[in-house]
Amino acid sequence: MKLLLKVISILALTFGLLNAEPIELNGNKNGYDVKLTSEKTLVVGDNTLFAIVSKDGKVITNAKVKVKFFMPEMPGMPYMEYKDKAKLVDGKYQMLVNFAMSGTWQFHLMFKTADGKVHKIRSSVNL
Ligand SMILES: [Cu+2]
Repeated sequence: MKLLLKVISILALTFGLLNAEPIELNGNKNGYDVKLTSEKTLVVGDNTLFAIVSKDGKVITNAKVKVKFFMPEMPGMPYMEYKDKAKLVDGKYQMLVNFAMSGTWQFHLMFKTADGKVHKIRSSVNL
């Protein structure tokens, strides 16, 4: 039991440290590389996020990018979600995301490329 508590507190500490930095998540879908970053540490409230889409090392700036963050229904809490369409700013797709509460938020990042295809990356963030 003592050991379990110790492990839990170490994990909590590790997450705490990880959370104290802007995020940087890398994904790959259908030959496209996607990097999702945040301007600052994620907080409850408004956050500015950036997505960079590239293929074969070349940044793609003519895609349409949108994002949906969501948290499944939990005891005493309804399903929550937040969506935004990105706008291109200096070669990065910029998004504003409002998190209603802390915890784990899953997200789908969708990007439509010039060939009309829609690609979806799924992951999650903690705050
Ligand atoms: Cu919740």
